[in-house]
Amino acid sequence: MDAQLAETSPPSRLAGEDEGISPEELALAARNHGIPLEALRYDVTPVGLHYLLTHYDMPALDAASWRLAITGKVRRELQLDLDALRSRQARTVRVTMECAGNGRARMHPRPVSQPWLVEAVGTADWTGVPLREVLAEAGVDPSAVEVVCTGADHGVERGVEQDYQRGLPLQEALRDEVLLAYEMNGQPLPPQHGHPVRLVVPGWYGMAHVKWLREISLVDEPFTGFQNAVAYRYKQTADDPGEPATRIAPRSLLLPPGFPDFMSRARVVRPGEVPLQGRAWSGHAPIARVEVSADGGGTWWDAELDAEDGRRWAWRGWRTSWRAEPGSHVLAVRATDADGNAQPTEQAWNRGGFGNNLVHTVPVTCLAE
Ligand SMILES: Nc1nc2c(c(=O)[nH]1)N[C@H]1C(S)=C(S)[C@@H](COP(=O)(O)O)O[C@H]1N2
Ligand SMILES: [Mo]
Repeated sequence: MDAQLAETSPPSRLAGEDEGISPEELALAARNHGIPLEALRYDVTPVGLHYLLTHYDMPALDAASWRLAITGKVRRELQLDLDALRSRQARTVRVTMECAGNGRARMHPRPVSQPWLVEAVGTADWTGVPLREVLAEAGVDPSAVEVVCTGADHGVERGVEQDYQRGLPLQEALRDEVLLAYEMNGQPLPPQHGHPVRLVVPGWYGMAHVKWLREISLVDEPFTGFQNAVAYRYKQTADDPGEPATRIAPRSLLLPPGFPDFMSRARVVRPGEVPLQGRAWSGHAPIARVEVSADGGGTWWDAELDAEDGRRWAWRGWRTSWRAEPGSHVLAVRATDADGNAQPTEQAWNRGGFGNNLVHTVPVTCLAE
């Protein structure tokens, strides 16, 4: 590796015992914003409030000259332009997307990277063409096991210069609801979310949803590129091969009640009935139950889930109410999915800070009458 590149792009590391957020982490956090939690009130997140994560720079792609190449283990390679995609039957899927690193900044020790707390999530209506239709047209060779999706963005990460690329197992790529998406909430994709076309893999953590697609290549062995083989794995040590991050673990977030303090964002409510609401999701199975606590997780009661609307890949709203009395309280919420996966009250640690779905807690001060 180039010595200067190695110096520019240090290996991953864990923060020291009392080490605060560094200017580098702050720079990442300012570029890659989360959803403001009050925006959990919208079933479909307005585009500008959807979380955002971009490893390198957003590439400037021109929709008119953009092409997508389908290559590798196919009967015939294809070159598609945007009109070729738009002329097919469109499909829209409502999808809750969450970054695998959501919750990283709450892990101890803290993996130094994009320091998400809980806000790396959003829900959008993605419109496009099922990937399987395009693959069928190219004719998938029986030897193919994965699709490797390449974005037009380029950078360096832990000393490895690369285009953003992810391999996805073929059986996942062939699911009906996996899209080559060209619209978000009914508008052409904006630059930050992958203009003109991105992949959408409902139920999987964000890293699989490759933005600014330029090539999809079918390969006959599992992809060993950086984002699959090195990053996005649940590892205990730097050389642990670990398990890959795939589907989203269940999580629920509470729309913080009352009003906030500017600096601390601590919540203030007045005594009496306080309506509580939020959203819950899981990439493994539909949400079956949401429970709420007003004593930091000592005792729980069931929230009421919004009516089932058949949108499997989107979060489910829930609501309940709490009788606030003067003093300090800690609200907590936890979700369980239909496979029995639930949120932990103590988080298992991993070196990349992935899959942290610790129960969401919100301290609240209730004023005297
Ligand atoms: N080409 C490309 N695709 C990408 C990324 C990227 O950096 N480059 N980031 C991934 C990650 S880690 C996440 S969490 C999601 C974020 O999607 P969003 O910014 O549209 O919310 O995009 C994924 N797709
Ligand atoms: Mo991510």
